[in-house]
Amino acid sequence: MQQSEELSGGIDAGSQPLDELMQKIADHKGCGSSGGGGKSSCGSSAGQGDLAPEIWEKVKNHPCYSEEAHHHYARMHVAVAPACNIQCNYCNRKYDCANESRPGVVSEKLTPEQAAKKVLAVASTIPQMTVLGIAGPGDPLANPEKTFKTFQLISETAPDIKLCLSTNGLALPDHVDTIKAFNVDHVTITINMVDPDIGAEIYPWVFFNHKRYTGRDAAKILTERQLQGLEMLTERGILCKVNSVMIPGVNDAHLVEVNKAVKSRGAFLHNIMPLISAPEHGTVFGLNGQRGPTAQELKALQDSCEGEMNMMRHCRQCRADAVGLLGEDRSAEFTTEKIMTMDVKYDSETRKAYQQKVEQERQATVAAKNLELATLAGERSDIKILIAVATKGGGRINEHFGHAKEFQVYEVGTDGAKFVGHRRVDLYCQGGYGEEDSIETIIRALNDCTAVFVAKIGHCPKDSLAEAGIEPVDRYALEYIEQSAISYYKEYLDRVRDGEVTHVARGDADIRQGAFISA
Ligand code: CLF
Ligand code: SF4
Repeated sequence: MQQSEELSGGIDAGSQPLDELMQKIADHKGCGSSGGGGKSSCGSSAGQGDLAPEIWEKVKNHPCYSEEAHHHYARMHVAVAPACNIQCNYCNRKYDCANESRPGVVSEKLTPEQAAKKVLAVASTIPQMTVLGIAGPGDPLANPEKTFKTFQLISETAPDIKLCLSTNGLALPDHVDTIKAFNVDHVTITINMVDPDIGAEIYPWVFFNHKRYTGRDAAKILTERQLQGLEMLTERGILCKVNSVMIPGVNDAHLVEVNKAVKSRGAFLHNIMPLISAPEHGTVFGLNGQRGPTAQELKALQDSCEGEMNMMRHCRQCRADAVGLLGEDRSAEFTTEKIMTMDVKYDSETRKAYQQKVEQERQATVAAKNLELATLAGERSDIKILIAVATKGGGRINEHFGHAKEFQVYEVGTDGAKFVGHRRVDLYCQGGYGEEDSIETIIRALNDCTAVFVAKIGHCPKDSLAEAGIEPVDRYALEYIEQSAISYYKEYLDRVRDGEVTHVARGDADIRQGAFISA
């Protein structure tokens, strides 16, 4: 398997022996804990040293609950839950639940039995797939029989896979004990408001206790049920993430209040996602011209909430049938037609061995970052820069510019490198040729970045990026991302001091609004 070769090759490639690196990381703790409320200073980048051991066990290979894990571990969703019990103004029922996915392609709906076979097929093909999530295409808890039957089948046949659930929260208090009984250790609730007046602008109706409620009454029921469900889950030790959709002019300023409300009820992580809204989606917000946030508006809100609790910034708003690492979509390899003909053998030993290898590579990544970080000690500067990175996983700069479907964005300063988001783009290289139209959209998406790290890049896009003031950098090809970002930052500070470059604040950037279509 190609990925396996990359992995085993990657551990030694130009890096120090693992033992030596691990000794050095033991001497230097990079990402400190801020104490109080159990919050790490690094948000979802919190590592083993920042979290209580029992929490670390739960998040260490969950790609959504740990930013660091998302470079190495994959998740899959099964679309077993078609119905929904509320209406959101950013949702069109023709598409997946927009609380946990982006509008684009209707998922292939599965029975629990088909879903269980699909999970085994994917787990056998992608050994780093560690989490199964049910996230739609409607609300999993508006379809409790199908949802829990699926969890039951999977826990019987593949007990090493973590179970995960994402809900709008309306029916949550009724199912908390079942969730606990099925060992579902991770639950996401989408909470967009704690003020029913704001809720009335987001939700036209909810269906509760056999009755349809509208306006403020609907939003009041919803917020009460969401917060009650959150409290009940955290009381039972279930790790909760809260998703919030940022809707400029509607709930953007209010999300700071939401952040405080969910933190005080024990939520582990807050994921503020941009509204995806375009007329072609046929949603209320799409049709009335409600815009989504820009990249800098989203980052500013996430930054302002980060003082309060762990923030997730690596969400890809994936589909209800997504498969693979976050940021890749391998769902087309696992259609129902294909999996029904597959002879699946679930080999937990091979999975375990593979994951041990992944773990070594991951530790080497962290160790390399911390070594580089130590070289910044004593450096004083207010300069922070954003660096966009072309990667296909493993925490390395291993993607060609022309093949990148997204760029990961890191903010670098004297305190180190931090993942702050990603930008989805059109492929630059189409059929072997550079696509001139796409370079403009790519530059708009990366406009706030000082540099873009790639494994390789052609002359034309290199020149276009340089003209736009974004430095294309290919000298760190195949190296670790964060280690390289810190090294570049040190050089950048030297160049600024020597007068070779003038540091200027970059402008804003676009978050792409178009539909995501799998390969
Ligand atoms: Fe799926 Fe959600 Fe579980 Fe992750 S996704 S149910 S917590 S396994 Fe993850 Fe996808 Fe974002 Fe969701 S990147 S949309 S946060
Ligand atoms: Fe759509 Fe999800 Fe909202 Fe239901 S909860 S209306 S499926 S976005």
